[in-house]
Amino acid sequence: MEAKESRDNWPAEASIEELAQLAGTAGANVVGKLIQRLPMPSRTHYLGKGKLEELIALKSSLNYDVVIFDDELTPLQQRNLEEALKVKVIDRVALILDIFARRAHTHEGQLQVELAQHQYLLPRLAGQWSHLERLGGGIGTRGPGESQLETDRRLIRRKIHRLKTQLEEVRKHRALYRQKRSRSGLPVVALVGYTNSGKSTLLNALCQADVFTEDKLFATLDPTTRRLTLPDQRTVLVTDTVGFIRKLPPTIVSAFRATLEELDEAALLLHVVDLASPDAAEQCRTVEAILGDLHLLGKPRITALNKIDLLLGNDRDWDETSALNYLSDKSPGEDTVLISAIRKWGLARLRELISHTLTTASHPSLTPSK
Ligand SMILES: Nc1nc2c(ncn2[C@@H]2O[C@H](COP(=O)(O)OP(=O)(O)OP(=O)(O)O)[C@@H](O)[C@H]2O)c(=O)[nH]1
Ligand SMILES: [Mg+2]
Repeated sequence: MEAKESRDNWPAEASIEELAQLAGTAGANVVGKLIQRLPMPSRTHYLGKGKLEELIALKSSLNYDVVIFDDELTPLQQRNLEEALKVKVIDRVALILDIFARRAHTHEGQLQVELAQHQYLLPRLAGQWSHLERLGGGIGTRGPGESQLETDRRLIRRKIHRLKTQLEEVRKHRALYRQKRSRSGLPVVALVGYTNSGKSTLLNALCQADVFTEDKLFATLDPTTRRLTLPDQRTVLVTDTVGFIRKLPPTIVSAFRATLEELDEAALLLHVVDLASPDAAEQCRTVEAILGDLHLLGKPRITALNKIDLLLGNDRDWDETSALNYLSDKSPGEDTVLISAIRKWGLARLRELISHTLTTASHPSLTPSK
């Protein structure tokens, strides 16, 4: 369910396609999609009256039991929609949080997601969260004259506080580990990019690693680091972490800030782009915007245009040389390489570019003057 052409140039159709992919990743079976074009969503129901009726009418034919909205809903809109539709209503942020919750494997990852979930929940509490009472032990948790809602809010705040303290502890360990790593003196190359662009596949191809990859969004949440030896015999560390997505929920960005801050330490960002995606250009803009939010646009950066194997016809057996020759008219700029992580094409040139960029970045005087 998408209300309008969005502000950031993504066509509504592409955005809702991505939402459907996210829903699939979360285990839902998508039975229908609806787009509404309105200059402003309705304050009370998000949808206009006619669309809401249309959606209610679809229930008998499609038999849906959850409706997912592509925008953030206010607590009021969500409540009204649930009442009108008599099914569960969630928004994009809640969906992404749900996927993150399934995908977080490390202790820190799980704490970060739990923190983000509670921060999302706090302003949305509408008093029906009676199960929360149990968390606080029930009896004695409610102060005199305090409403159920106030009690619930207090319990959530306390939980948020506890999660933050636990995260602090975990991060102290991480800081020690990072110190050790920086003492190793090895420069860090950080993989960044839209989710599903092929970052983990590239890490595996470059470093003979064995990182989990999947054709689903957010396969990776927890950072992984591997060693890579460059053509000039220098060793670097390559790290792979959470992918970016449009409208990455702010609660997630803040909860994952520590993980994302690891990018600060990187000597070089390697931006992996899924060139075969019809949304490649929009995805690049989203990645740029998030890098900007994280104040990382000043870092040396290389772009790897990935999945070029999908751009070739089936008319012949392609090998690395013929594929790269065939696509050479795409002539990427000097900081860009064409690769196929899965076929291991273009990696020699990528390694060279990494080593060249690191050299010029650490010796700015060697940079050719423009
Ligand atoms: N055809 C083709 N598929 C690729 C290529 N690189 C990656 N893939 C596929 O794209 C999907 C996503 O790859 P991942 O490496 O998991 O992507 P990621 O960027 O790590 O994704 P997240 O961790 O979810 O953010 C997987 O199904 C990969 O097999 C490639 O060069 N060509
Ligand atoms: Mg990954």
